[in-house]
Amino acid sequence: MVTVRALVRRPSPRLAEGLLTHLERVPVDFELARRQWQQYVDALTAAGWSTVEVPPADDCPDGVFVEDTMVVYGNLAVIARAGADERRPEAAEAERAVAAQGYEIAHVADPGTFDGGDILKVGSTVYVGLGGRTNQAGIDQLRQHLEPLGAEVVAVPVQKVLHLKSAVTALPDGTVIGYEPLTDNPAAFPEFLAVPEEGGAHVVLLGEDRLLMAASAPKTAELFRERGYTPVVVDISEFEKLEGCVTCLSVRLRS
Ligand code: CIR
Repeated sequence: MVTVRALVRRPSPRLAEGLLTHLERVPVDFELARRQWQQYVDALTAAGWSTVEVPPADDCPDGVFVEDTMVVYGNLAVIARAGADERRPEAAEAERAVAAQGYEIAHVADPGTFDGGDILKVGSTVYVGLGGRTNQAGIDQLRQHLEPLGAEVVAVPVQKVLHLKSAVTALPDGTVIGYEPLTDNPAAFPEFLAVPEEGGAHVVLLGEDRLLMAASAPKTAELFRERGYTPVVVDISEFEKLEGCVTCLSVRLRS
């Protein structure tokens, strides 16, 4: 069995000030968010993963969404230059943490930007959302870093949601799943399965056909059960209020 390590970062006390693009601001219960974050971490460890905490970034409201700070491919971590200026200070400690796990480091530099949430890996295909947070220069630089490692980088326009992975993620067999009203171009993916809820579009593959997913998508959980998967459900309501989902709360280090 491959031991997966996951980088996580506990929520900042300023979480409620996190950026919003497509949602209206509603009150965030910080104590509940802290409990939900711990339950998320517990779900990863229950799957046999080890978690590595990136030092807290209390001045960064969105720091908990640690996935956005990088993309890892093979033994390389490409550190993001965040699409939102406010989020750039999150990267330095995340870089130190992933380097300490033995990863080689590369950077996307000015004028390039990307957020890790815009990157969906399916086998050796790396889909990159081109939208509000990730620009063409960022994609060009990612291509330079990742294609020598055997990846094929495919740009996918994203307009309806914050990040590509707000719209789509993938099942273990490579089928891309998405909530169709929020998926800009389902035809961009060779295999696409529409799910009945927005929160159902996001899964973290825990191994052995277990899928970590949000409690906000019970019908989708049922659909996955019928297809032979075992949903592992966590309530992340406080992070969903800030346009977060199960993928953005960790960086999976699978090699
Ligand atoms: C932001 O707007 O950057 C945060 N409020 C949400 C980031 C969510 N990250 C992700 O989906 N990968």
